[in-house]
This record gives sequence, structure tokens and C-alpha cells, in this order.
Amino acid sequence: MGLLTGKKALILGVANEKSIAWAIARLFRAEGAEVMLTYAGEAIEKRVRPLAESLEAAVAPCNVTSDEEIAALMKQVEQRWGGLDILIHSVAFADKEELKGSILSTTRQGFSTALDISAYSLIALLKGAHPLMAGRNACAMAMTYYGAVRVFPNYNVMGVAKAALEASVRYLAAGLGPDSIRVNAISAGPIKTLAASGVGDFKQILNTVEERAPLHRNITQDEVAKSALYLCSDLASGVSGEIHYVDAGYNVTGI
Ligand code: NAD
Ligand code: 0WE
Repeated sequence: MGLLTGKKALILGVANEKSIAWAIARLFRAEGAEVMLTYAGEAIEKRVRPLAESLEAAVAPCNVTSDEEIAALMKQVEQRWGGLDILIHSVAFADKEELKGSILSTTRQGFSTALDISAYSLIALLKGAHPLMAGRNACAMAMTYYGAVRVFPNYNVMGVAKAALEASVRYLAAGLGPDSIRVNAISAGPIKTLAASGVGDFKQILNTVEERAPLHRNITQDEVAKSALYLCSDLASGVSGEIHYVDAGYNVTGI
């Protein structure tokens, strides 16, 4: 018996085989969950379809900026499964001009886009999923980064968005707890994924973690997935509103 046998898991944020969400999808499937993956746009759909097939997973479109697409997604989940046990939010976006230079160059539009896609979307998705998740010991989980709490060069408006996401996790945990829905986040160390590509000097960020983190190495997508498995399984039945660091201990260091 897997830790997630019979559980229905909706996973947003697979772009390719390097995505954190893909490591989560594979492990959850291996632990007995039924999986549905989503994609935003045709380019991603082409990559996600074959990955989904290999897990016998369903696929559905969902650009999280669209209330209509979120509503249509939840309708599909209801028709397929009649309820939902696990929702994984592994989505973030800021215009690339916002991820360089001064925080003062943040535009109103850039701020709005980053906060909409990377933070508000968790609330929007849970609003839609709430009737499907209520009363079944369900669990939602989001992905965040230490840039929510400390300043990292160039992370800029994404740090602001992750701070909003982490606060949303706490408010959602309090709001949905009475319906037996837990809400947590994993704060992952840096990993070379699509969302990290084009980030100037990412190699230097990885090197710094290797030098300074207690474990003196970087973490992998599979390590994030293992902690996600704990948080989404009955092992973490008493855990909600938590920001759980999977960062080789980097966040506890001073100098
Ligand atoms: P990734 O590029 O594989 O995943 C990001 C996903 O966001 C993609 O699948 C993309 O399609 C999706 N997305 C973007 N805009 C969207 C929209 N409008 N609607 C729906 N989906 C949209 O990269 P990743 O590193 O696996 O990122 C997943 C999560 O992990 C993100 O929240 C990211 O901030 C977080 N995170 C990443 C790192 C890292 O170093 N890679 C560290 C900590 C946290
Ligand atoms: O959350 C993230 C990725 C966020 C992200 C990255 C991009 C790059 C490409 C959001 N939107 C975009 N938009 C793009 O056009 N991480 C934690 C990885 C990351 O991104 C950084 C980092 C780290 C670490 C950006 C600047 C500095 C450090």
C-alpha cells in the first residue's frame, strides 16, 4: 500500500521533466495517487501530454490568470473524480525585465502580473476546489522561496509575490481548517529548472549554497517531492499553515 493509495491529486506547474511538479507527480503516482496535470498554452501542452501519458494521468488546460479556466478545470475534476484530495500549486511568473536591476524599476503591470500568477492564483484555485476538497482530510501545497523573507539580488518582485503567497498559505490554512483541509508550502533551495533558466548568475547562487548551507550541497527535485509526499500524506495530518524548508539548511545560517 502506497502512502497515497486512492488519493486524487491535481498538480499544476509541470512544464518539462525538470519541473519540481513533475518530480512530485511521479512520486505521488508511485505512492498510489491518481494524478491530473494541467498546462497553460500549447507549447507546454506538447511537453506535458507525453509525460502525463507515462503516469496514466489526465491532462487539462489551466492558465491561472483566468477564472473561467479555473472553473472549467474544477468541473473536469468533479466529473472525473467527484472530489479532490490533493492540490499542488507549483506555478510562478514575473516578466523577465522585473527580475533584474533595481526594485525601483518594478512597474505597476509587472507587480500585478507577478502577484496575480504567483500568489493570488493559490486563493483562486482553492476557491474553486473548496467544494471538492471539504470534509475529506484534503491538503493543498504551494512552492515558495527564501526570497520571500530575505533579500536576494534580482529576485525583486518575485520576493514580494512569494511573501504574499506565504501569508496566503497561513490565511488559507486558518480559513479552510474547519473543513479539514490543510494548507502548507515548501520553501525549496535553488534548482536549475525552466523557471531558473535565463536567471543571470544562477550558477553563482548554486555555488553559494554549496559553500554555506549546513549540508554543503544543493537539493534536488526528488528531495522536494519526498517532503511534499510527507506533507500531503496522513503522516502530516497535524500539520497546517507551515512553510517547510527543503534547502539543505541554508535558511538557518548566519555568516
Ligand atoms: P518550472 O518552470 O518547471 O515551473 C513553473 C511553472 O509555472 C511552469 O509549468 C509554467 O507553465 C507555470 N506557469 C507560469 N505561468 C502560468 C500561468 N499563467 N498559468 C499556469 N501555469 C503557469 O520551474 P520550477 O522551478 O519547477 O517552479 C515551480 C515552483 O517552484 C514555482 O512556484 C517556483 O517559484 C518555485 N521554486 C522554484 C525554485 C527553483 O530554484 N527552481 C526554488 C524555490 C521555489
Ligand atoms: O521562483 C523562482 C523562479 C521565478 C521566476 C523565474 C522566471 C525566469 C524567466 C518567475 N518568472 C520568471 N520569468 C521569466 O521570464 N525561483 C526561486 C528561481 C529563481 O529565480 C530567480 C532567482 C531564483 C533562485 C530570479 C532572480 C534571482 C534568483
